[in-house]
Amino acid sequence: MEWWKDAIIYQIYPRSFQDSNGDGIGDIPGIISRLDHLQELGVGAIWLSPVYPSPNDDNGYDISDYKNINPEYGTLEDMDRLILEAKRRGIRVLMDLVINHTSTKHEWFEKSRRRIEPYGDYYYWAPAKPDGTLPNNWTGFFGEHCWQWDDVRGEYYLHLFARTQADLNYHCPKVLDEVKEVLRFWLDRGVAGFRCDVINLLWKDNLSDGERRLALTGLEHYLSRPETHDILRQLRKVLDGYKAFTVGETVFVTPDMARDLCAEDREELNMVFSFEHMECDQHFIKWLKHDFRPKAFFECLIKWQKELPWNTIYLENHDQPRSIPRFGCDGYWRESGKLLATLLLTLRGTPFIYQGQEIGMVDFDFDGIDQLNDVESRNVNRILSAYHVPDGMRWKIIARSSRDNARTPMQWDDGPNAGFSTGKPWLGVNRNFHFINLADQENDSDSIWNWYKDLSKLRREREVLRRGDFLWLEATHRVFVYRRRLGRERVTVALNFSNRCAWVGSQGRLLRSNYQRDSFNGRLHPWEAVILEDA
Ligand code: TEU
Ligand code: CA
Repeated sequence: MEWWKDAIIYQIYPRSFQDSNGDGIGDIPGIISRLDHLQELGVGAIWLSPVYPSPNDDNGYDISDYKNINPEYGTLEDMDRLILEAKRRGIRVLMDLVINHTSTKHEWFEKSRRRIEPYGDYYYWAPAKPDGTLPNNWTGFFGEHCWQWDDVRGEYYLHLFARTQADLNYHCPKVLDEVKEVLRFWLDRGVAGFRCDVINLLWKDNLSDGERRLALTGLEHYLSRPETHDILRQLRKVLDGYKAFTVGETVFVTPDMARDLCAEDREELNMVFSFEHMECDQHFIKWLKHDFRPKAFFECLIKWQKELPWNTIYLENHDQPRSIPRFGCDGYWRESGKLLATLLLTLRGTPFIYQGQEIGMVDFDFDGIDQLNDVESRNVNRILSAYHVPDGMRWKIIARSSRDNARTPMQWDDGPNAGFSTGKPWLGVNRNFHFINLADQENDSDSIWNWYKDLSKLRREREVLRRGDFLWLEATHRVFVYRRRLGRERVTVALNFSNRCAWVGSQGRLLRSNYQRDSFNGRLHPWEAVILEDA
């Protein structure tokens, strides 16, 4: 029953996790070879970013066949073996369901552009406006406008993301039938559920012009429309037959929207990823970052803890820079890494650990745009160049926000390529792997890795940390103190997000601290995290 409320979920970015055959690309046999690592961490499920055939313009989020495995990653048999081997270790497998768009290399698109039935209206096709301009004024997530001309069809198609990611048209009922088939295909193979990519954008009301905005003009035509909720309820019927789990990636959701997507009685999703806490360090769009302000971050977390009965808890994923340089402090790498782990594993909700987070991996150390792969970063670079933004500033903006920050290969040991591959990795390994790698941290009882393991165990042992309610006690410009409560059990967590000592009002029996100490008198060291129990 509701295993996902007790589990920790671990996100794998397959391309960068573990290569098994020396081609420099992570793969499914590689994942299988590392399942023991995940079992040790105590994870209940893994979510794989897309492993389907794909031209990889957006690393698998541009799918060209929903019912197969990308040969770079292995075969369907490898996937079956992964599901089986994971199950033997008590780990469920979740797949990424990317159904807002397909690759333009997908057979459906190839047929749609040739008007072959029934595929003709699987996508949003539109002619130019009478004055010869684009069908509408919408702008997309990767910084461009959203329309691409297709010579074969003689019309434009809509793409909210990259040009090679054409949006599926759910006004055409056959599209939903196809998606249901896809769900059944993987559920029959033993997959436990799905992370649903940009799932709150599926339905586009109509293609009329949007209100002009700094970014994402047109958003009001497709953000969380009622028809999207209908679609989710239909998919849920298929999922329920398998007792499958879903977490929606839902951009720009408010707590109200989130409740409508995952309230139990609405039978849509089980939970959603909200983004607000990840936007606390930006002005309007992710490319305009300001300094991290802990107070706004705490207040945002408190708001979501209060507003939703159940949240996803995450600080990293494959689209975000790493959390230590962002919310913590490089100078207190170990302490702040453990503090962030404490936050992640003691809030109320399902924690998601992103690969490498458990050893405190940090942002890339690349020198220039040529070393990047991210389609979003490359688009932004093009756009900023067109506006004559000088090289240095352009690189600064991109380096701070690039999704490749989180996509460098996993640092397993201090051997060649950090143990990720015997060949040349598809994306550069961070040179800091000599200092930040799993093998070293396994031998160091004081490491970030051992802290994750320990807290994961504590969370399994103490129901109050999983199911207890949440009450905030202090949220200042640097200190966050909250309590979890279940029956008569009370656990208090106090976190110091600063380089200076801080006093907090809470006391109790010390369960854990990321410093060496036997008791706690209310004074926190820099970046100290303590967990207290009512004496
Ligand atoms: O991300 C959706 C999304 O909105 C993100 O693009 C986010 O706003 C952006 O990455 C911030 O830089 C999902 C996937 O997680 C992402 O990897 C895909 O590129 C995208 O959908 C398209 O499928
Ligand atoms: Ca490989």
